[in-house]
Amino acid sequence: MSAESITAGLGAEYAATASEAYRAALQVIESVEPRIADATRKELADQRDSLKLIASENYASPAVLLTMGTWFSDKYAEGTIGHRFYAACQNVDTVEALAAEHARELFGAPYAYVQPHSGIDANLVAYWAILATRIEAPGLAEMGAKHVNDLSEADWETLRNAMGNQRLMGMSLDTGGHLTHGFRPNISGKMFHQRQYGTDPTTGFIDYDAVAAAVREFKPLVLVAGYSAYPRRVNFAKMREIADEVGATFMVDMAHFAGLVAGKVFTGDEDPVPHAHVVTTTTHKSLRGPRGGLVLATEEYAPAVDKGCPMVLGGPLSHVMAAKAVALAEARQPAFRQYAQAVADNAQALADGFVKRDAGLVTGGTDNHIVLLDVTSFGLTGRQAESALLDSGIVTNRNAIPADPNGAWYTSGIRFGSPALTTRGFGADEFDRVAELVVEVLSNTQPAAGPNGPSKAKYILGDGTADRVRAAAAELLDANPLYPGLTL
Ligand code: DSN
Repeated sequence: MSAESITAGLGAEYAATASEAYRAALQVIESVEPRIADATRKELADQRDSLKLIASENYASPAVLLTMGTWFSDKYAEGTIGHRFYAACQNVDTVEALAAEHARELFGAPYAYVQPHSGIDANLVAYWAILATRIEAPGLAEMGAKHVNDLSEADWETLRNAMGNQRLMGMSLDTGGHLTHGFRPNISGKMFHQRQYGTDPTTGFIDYDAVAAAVREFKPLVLVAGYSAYPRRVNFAKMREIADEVGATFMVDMAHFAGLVAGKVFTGDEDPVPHAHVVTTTTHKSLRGPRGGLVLATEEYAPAVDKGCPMVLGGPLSHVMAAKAVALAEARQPAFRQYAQAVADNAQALADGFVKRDAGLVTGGTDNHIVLLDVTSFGLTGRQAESALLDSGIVTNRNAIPADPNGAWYTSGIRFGSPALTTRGFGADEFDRVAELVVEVLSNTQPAAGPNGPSKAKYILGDGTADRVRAAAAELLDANPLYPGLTL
C-alpha cells in the first residue's frame, strides 16, 4: 500500500497555496479578535503534537476545511432542493444537489439528504420520517384528510398521541450503543417507549438469537443497529431479517464506520445500505469530512426525510453542505479505499499490540476501527487512565465497558480509534509502538486518594513517564506530519 495514497487527503500537493490562504485568513481574524487567531494557531499546534486516538475524530483535508469558510454561511435556504422558503437559493441548490449526488453514488443509495447539522440531528430526522411514514400518513388517510392542518383538534390529538406512543429498540449504551438509540436521558428515550438489546456477557459480541428473541417479545416499530464503542462488525442482513419478522423499520446509524462502508471494507452483509430502510451518519468521523450528518433512505422513506427542514432542522448550513460535497468527492477517489483498509488494518495492529502486552480488551480484539481497553486490568478507572494518557500526549476518551462497575462518568474503559493517525500515515508498526506507549503510561499510573478517601479521578503518574512517552510519541509524529508543508 502506498503511503502517499493514504496521506493524499492531507493536501501536501497544494500545501503552499493552503499556507498562503491560512496566513491571510489568520491576519484578517487577528485584526478583529486576536485571541481567536491565537487559539486557532494553538489548536493546530496541539493537534500536530499529540497522538490523536479518539475513535470519532479525524483530520479533514485543507480543501474540506477551506470550503467551510465562505459566504455560503450567510445564506438562508430552508426547504429542500428547488423548493425553498427563501428567494435566491440557486447556488445553494447546486451545492446541496452535488453533495446528495456524491452521497448516493458513494454509498449506492437511492436517496440522500445532506442537511443534518450533526449525527443527532440526522437521527432525529430519521425517527420523525419513520413516524411520518408509518403512523402519520396512514392515520391521515384513515381520517380522510390530506394534511395535518385539515384535522380537527380532537383528531390531531389522536394522531399526535399515536406518534408519541411507539416503540424503539437499539443497542444499550454500556455495550457500545449510542445515546440517541433510545437512552432515557436523550430525546430518543423520551419520544419512544424504548427497550435495549445488549451483547453476550461472556464474549462481548452481539448474540443475534438473543436480539431476535428480544425483538419478538417487544415488537418495536423501529429497530436500530449501529454503535459508537462496539469493536466488532455487525451482520446487517441478519438484523434486517429480525426486523422483518415483526414488521419493524430497520434503521442503521453508521456514524462511526461510514468511512469503512465508503471504502468498501464493509461489504455484503456488513454494508448497511442495501439492508436498512434508513441509514444515518455523521460526516466527520472515519468518513473524514466536515462536522455534520446525512441520511440515506429507500424510496419509501425519502419523501418524509426530504422534509427534515423544517420538520426537525433549522436552516441548512450551506457552507458545510459544500464541504460535505468536497469530502464525499474525495471519498469516491480510489485512494480512499486504501485509506479505509489501512484504518481497519491499523486498528488490528493496535489491538494485537495490547493483547501481546497482556492488556484486557473488550471482545478480545477488533475487526473495525475501534479498540476498547478494559483499564481495570491496570487497577484504574477510565477517568484516571484518560488523564494520565493526556499528560503523556496521548489523546483518548474514557468509555463505559459492558456492565461497567464505574458507571458512564468515571467508566472502566478507554476507547481508541485508528482513523486519525491513519490519515497522518501511521502504519501497523507505528500502531504497535502506540500500544507499547499506552501500556507504559498505564503501568506507571497508580490510583490516588482524594481528600475524603478513595477517588475515581485522582492518580499519580510515575516520575519521568510523561516526558519519556512524549519524546517517543514526538518521533512518530515527526515522521508522519499533520498537514505536511502547511506553515502559518
Ligand atoms: N460523540 C460521538 C463519539 O465520540 O462517538 C458520538 O456522538
